[in-house]
Amino acid sequence: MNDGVRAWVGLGSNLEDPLQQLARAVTGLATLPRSTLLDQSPFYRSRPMGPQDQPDFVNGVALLQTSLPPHDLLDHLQRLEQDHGRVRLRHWGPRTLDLDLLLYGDEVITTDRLTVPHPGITERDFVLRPMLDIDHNATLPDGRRCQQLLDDCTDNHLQRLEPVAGAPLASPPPRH
Ligand code: A4P
Ligand code: MG
Repeated sequence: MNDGVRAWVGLGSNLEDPLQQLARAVTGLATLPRSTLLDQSPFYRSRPMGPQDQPDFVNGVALLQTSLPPHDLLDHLQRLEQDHGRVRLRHWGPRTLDLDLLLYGDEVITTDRLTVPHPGITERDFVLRPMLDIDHNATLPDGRRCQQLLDDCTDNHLQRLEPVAGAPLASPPPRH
């Protein structure tokens, strides 16, 4: 699929086998309509930002090419969250799956339901690091470079995790 925009999705979980939650979520993203999963980052263990009395998170990002309008994409992300049995207990509290629309092309969107770029990007190493793993030139619509933002942001003690066995790859492995 050549039309559409590049959309970045942040994934986070800190309940009920977070690594598997993220692996399953990537599988879900790969099946979204009018969309192609271009790439997925490694996953990282990170200390919780916000309330500390909760388990460590596992975080990663996925890159889609999509012709879904942004609010339709958000609908799909929220449906995937529900499929993972997400219950909102408290703001910034523990969750089985959190999917954030980080960037939608170069668009700046401010509606009741959607703020893009996601306001947390600039201060979250657990978002910036995996974005840079996929694209070391990643930039925000205002031209700020993710590498510079990462250098400047708080250290959440990221620990890169080994891939989950059987987890989907964005592209099929080369044939020999
Ligand atoms: N919404 C607006 N813009 C967006 C967007 N760009 N992407 C609205 C997704 N949703 C967006 O979201 C609440 C509402 O935000 C949605 O209904 C949607 O219309 P939510 O995910 O239900 O609420 P939340 O997660 O409790 O709040 P928030 O502000 O989204 O929290 P964050 O930013 O997701 O952060 N520490 C570590 N180490 N790793 C983490 O992943 N995550 C959080 C939650 C806190 N600490 C963390 C992590
Ligand atoms: Mg969220």
